[in-house]
Amino acid sequence: MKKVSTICVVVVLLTVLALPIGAGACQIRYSITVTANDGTGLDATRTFSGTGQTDEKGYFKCELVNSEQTIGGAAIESLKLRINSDPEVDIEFGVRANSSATTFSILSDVVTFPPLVNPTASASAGIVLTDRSSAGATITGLFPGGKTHQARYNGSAVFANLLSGFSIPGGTLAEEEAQPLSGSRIINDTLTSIESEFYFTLSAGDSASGTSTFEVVPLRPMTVDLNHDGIPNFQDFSIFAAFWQNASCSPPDWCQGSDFDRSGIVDINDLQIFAEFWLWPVADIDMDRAVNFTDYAIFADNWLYQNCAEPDWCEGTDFDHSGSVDILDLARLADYWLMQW
Ligand SMILES: [Ca+2]
Ligand SMILES: [Ca+2]
Ligand SMILES: [Ca+2]
Ligand SMILES: [Ca+2]
Repeated sequence: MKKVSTICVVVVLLTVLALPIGAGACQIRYSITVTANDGTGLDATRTFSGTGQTDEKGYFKCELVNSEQTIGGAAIESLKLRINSDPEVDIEFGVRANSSATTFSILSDVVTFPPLVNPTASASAGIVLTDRSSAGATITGLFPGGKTHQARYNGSAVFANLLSGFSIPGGTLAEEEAQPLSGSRIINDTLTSIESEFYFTLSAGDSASGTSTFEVVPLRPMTVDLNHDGIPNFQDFSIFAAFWQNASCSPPDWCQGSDFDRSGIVDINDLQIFAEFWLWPVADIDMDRAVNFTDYAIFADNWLYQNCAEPDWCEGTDFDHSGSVDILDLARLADYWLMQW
């Protein structure tokens, strides 16, 4: 009986999937503020803004500088911003110092979103340093620990200081750093905004380009549905229990997923996460304790997407972690369709 009703719901939902879904795109405006100070009083701050549409995955991408601009005697060669309200903020820049060492701040807009409780996050930054003065080149990080990049949330809370400054005798060198090294880690806080910034001093006449990514992903019931059958229950708990106190969890397996907070050990923190999502259907994508059309709208946006991966799994719609959003995921949505708890 259950089987028949599930098949009916799948057929109905599939029919709706064939209909055009509202694009959801809207006109938005984001900016990056650049400050350059070459120590001679030529201190300048300029905000580069771009207006555009979000793409079908909710990304706003904008090239804010595509031909060289001069501020404070220094050059901004390129500047790009990529933002997703899900949320994520990425910066890409290219700068050249004035004829004396120049301090740069490259600060993203603040990305705000509805409160996320204890979400997971990951951040990375990379810099390519090029000697153009023939006297070697140095980039000096001005964040704590001599780091060049900072990923922040809620205005001033630091998620990560990344990438130490470095020197080269000549030529070009690229360095990068990610936190955590792989996967993501939990922030034990309620987040409502993120932002990121590069802040460094660049030696006279030399160039630096860089990229950064800061992504926050909420923990979801699917995190603890270890056997991917759509519901976290005793079957998942037996898998979890088998790894209890295991301290050698590592990527990409993470003790068959039981190390929910990717801390390397299955402990009381993971148990708390398990308890939070106990019997919570994975199909409740927006986590409002009901499986209905708001979840379906998110699902439809991701329908037939491929390359879904940790930690986002295509906005939480690749329920079985197969890498694609397909009929098997739809079946899990249908299993719990219109359920509330
Ligand atoms: Ca399960
Ligand atoms: Ca853990
Ligand atoms: Ca829901
Ligand atoms: Ca799937």
